[in-house]
Amino acid sequence: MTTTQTWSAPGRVNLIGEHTDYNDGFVLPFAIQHRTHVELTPREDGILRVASTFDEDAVEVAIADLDDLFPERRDEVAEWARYPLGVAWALLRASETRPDAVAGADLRFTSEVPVGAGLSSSAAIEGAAATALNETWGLGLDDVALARVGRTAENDAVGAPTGIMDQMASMLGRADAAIFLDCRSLDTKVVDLGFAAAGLELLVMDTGVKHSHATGGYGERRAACERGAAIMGVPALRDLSVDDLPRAAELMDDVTFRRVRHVVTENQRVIDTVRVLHDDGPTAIGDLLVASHASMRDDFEISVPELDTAVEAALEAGAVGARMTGGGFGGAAIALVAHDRLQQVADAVTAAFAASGFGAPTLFTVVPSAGAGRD
Ligand code: GAF
Repeated sequence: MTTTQTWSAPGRVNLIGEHTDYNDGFVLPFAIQHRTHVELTPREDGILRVASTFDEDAVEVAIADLDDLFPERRDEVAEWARYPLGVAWALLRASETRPDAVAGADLRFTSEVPVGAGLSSSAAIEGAAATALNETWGLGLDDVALARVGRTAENDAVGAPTGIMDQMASMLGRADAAIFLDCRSLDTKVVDLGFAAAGLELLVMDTGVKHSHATGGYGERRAACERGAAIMGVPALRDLSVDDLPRAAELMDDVTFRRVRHVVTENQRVIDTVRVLHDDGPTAIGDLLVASHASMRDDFEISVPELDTAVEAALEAGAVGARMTGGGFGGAAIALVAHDRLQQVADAVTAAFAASGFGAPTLFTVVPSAGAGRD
C-alpha cells in the first residue's frame, strides 16, 4: 500500500548577523510561519519525480543517475528542481547510502514563502525535501546533518556559494525564539525574543526587487572576505575583532577593508544583540539593527535604494529599529514596531515607495515559528 504523507519547513528572517555565516561567524535568525510543504508518495521503482506550484512541468530522474547529474550536468534540470533533487543527491552522500538501497518517490511541493524576497524560500524547499526523504528512506540524520545537506545542495547542485544560516534556521526554528548560531562549531542556543510580550510586531517590507545568490554580487562579497582573511593571516574573518581593524586598514585596499569591517563589526553586533535581548528586552535592540543596516549599505554595499527607503521610512514613522535582511541586492527589510504604530509605519513605507516612483512594497508581519517537521 502506498501512503502519502506531508512534511514542511519554514522560511526565515534574520534578525541580525548578515554575511557572517560563511566567515565562520555569528547569526541570529528565526523561522517564520510561512512554510513549504511537500507531499511524498513512495514509488516501487527507483525514480524521483518532483512537481511544484513554482513550475508546471514535473521533473523525473532515476536515483541511480543523481551522481552523474550533480554537480557538472545540473543545467539539464529546471532550476527549481535542482533544490529537491540536489537534496536527494546530498542525502545519499552524507549518509553513505547506495542509490539502489532506497526506493523512488513522488514529491509535490507547495509554498507559502515568497520567492526572491530574502526569506529563504530555497532553504524551505531544501528543509522540506531533506526531512521527508530522511524519514522515508530511514537514514537517521539529525537536524544539523540535514542543514548541512541543504547547504551542499545549494552550493553544489544549485551553484549558489551561500553559508549555512538559512538551513539551520529552517531546521531548528522555535516558536517565539531566535537561534543564536556559531557558524564555525554549529553550536546553537535558543534565544527568547519576547516580541509579543513587549507589544512588538516584526514587519517584513518586501521591496519586490528580486535577487539571486547564484550570480554576481554575493560571490564577489564572499571572495573579498576570503581575501581579507588571507591578508590578515587568519582562517576566517571570525578570528578578527574590532581591535584588529586599524591594522587591517593599513594592509588592504579600501574596498576589501570595508568588507572586512562590516563582517567584524556585524559579528560584534550579533553578540551585543543577544546580550541586550537578555538584559533589557527587545525594545532595546533598535540601535543595533540600525547600525547593521548602515554597515551593509556603506561598507558591504549590498543594499539597494528600495531597501534604504523602507528602512528610513519605517524609522521616521517610529519603528524601534529596521534593517535589510538576507543576502541583499533586493529582497526584504524588517522593522521592529510597537503594535499600536504598525499601521502608521506601514502607511509611511507605502507612501515613501510611491513618492520615489518604486513599485508598491508587500508588507506583512511574521512571528518566530517552529522548524521543519512532519505536518
Ligand atoms: C543568504 C545566504 F543564503 C546565507 O547563507 C547568508 O549568507 C545570507 O544570505 C547573508 O547573511 O541568505
